[in-house]
Amino acid sequence: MDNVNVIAAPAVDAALLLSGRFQRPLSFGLDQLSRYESVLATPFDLRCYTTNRFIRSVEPYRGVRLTTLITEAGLPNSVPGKFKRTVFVAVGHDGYVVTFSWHELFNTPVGENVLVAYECGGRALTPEDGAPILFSGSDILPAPRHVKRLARIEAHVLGPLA
Ligand SMILES: Nc1nc2c(c(=O)[nH]1)N[C@H]1C(S)=C(S)[C@@H](COP(=O)(O)O)O[C@H]1N2
Ligand SMILES: [Mo]
Repeated sequence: MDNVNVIAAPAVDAALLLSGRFQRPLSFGLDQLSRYESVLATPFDLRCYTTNRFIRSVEPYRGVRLTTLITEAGLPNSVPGKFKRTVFVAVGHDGYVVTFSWHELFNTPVGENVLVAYECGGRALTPEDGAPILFSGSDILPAPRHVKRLARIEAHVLGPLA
């Protein structure tokens, strides 16, 4: 039991893991994220889905598209067409979970605005600010898929229930 605190501490500060059914599981630090092609988001109002509560206005985020990171890690390819059954589960350091489907990210305009952000209003975001922040800029109510302290993207390949 002596190790409990050590195990519970964040493993590497602000490191993002891509794990599960990727061809190459990868890990990215904040500095590594900024080496990819970046996208500047449109400012938006953060509003909760459950309560419709206005949280705050958000200045333009800069980040890398989630599809760019997923492509880097490689979609599952063991069976032809299998990648289209992939669901991506994004997990925050606190265990908060949201989902994205392959179709949504790669085959609808929604995916173009799903970013892993490391800058806001021209200023670098620190882990204390919540970096890296995953958000889906096309969502009607953006707060639920605005994940602070993103820790992991898991790839799951779904099939029909047996
Ligand atoms: N990591 C993490 N991100 C999260 C959540 C959470 O519980 N954990 N809750 C989401 C929801 S439902 C809301 S309404 C907003 C709340 O934002 P706030 O904590 O800045 O008020 O964060 C979103 N992002
Ligand atoms: Mo919420």
